[in-house]
Amino acid sequence: MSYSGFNTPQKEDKKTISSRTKYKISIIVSEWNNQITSKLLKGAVETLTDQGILNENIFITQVPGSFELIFEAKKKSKDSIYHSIIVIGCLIKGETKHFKYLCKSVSYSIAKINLKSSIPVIFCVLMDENIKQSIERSGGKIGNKGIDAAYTSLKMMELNKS
Ligand code: DLZ
Repeated sequence: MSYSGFNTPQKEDKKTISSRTKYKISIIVSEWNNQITSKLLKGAVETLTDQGILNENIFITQVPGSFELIFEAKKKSKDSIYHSIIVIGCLIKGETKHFKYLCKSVSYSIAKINLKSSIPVIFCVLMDENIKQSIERSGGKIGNKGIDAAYTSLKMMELNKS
């Protein structure tokens, strides 16, 4: 799977990879637009395990929609066992006004949790005009934002320990 982020990660040495076996990561994933969020989740999990995170140290929680990511991220950020949290969701514009309010409240609230939390909360919530854009960002021609989120999580955990 391709990485679409700002900075192509370097090939890590064995020592760096094995130093990551201690990290525990919570991934919270929304069931709304599951055909997209499941691909983001797959990209994130595969990247984390490729990069040295143990399968048993990845804790996945499903929530109904992106709005519920807020509550669960707040809870998990107070739980001292995790070193980072990744929230995964997909908001698609559609016909309702919900989109605008959901986008604002989810991004604002996750940012607010980051201000208080001692561990990083990584934002992997697509906010798209239509399903075509979401497909492109979840394993299509724009890459897979779940992969980007996994690399961001690794980087932030490593920054946080120093
Ligand atoms: C209600 C709603 C709508 C219209 N659209 C989406 C969406 O595109 N993506 C998503 O993750 N969730 C959506 N939801 C559900 C809300 O996130 C939430 O689950 C409900 O408002 C219940 O709190």
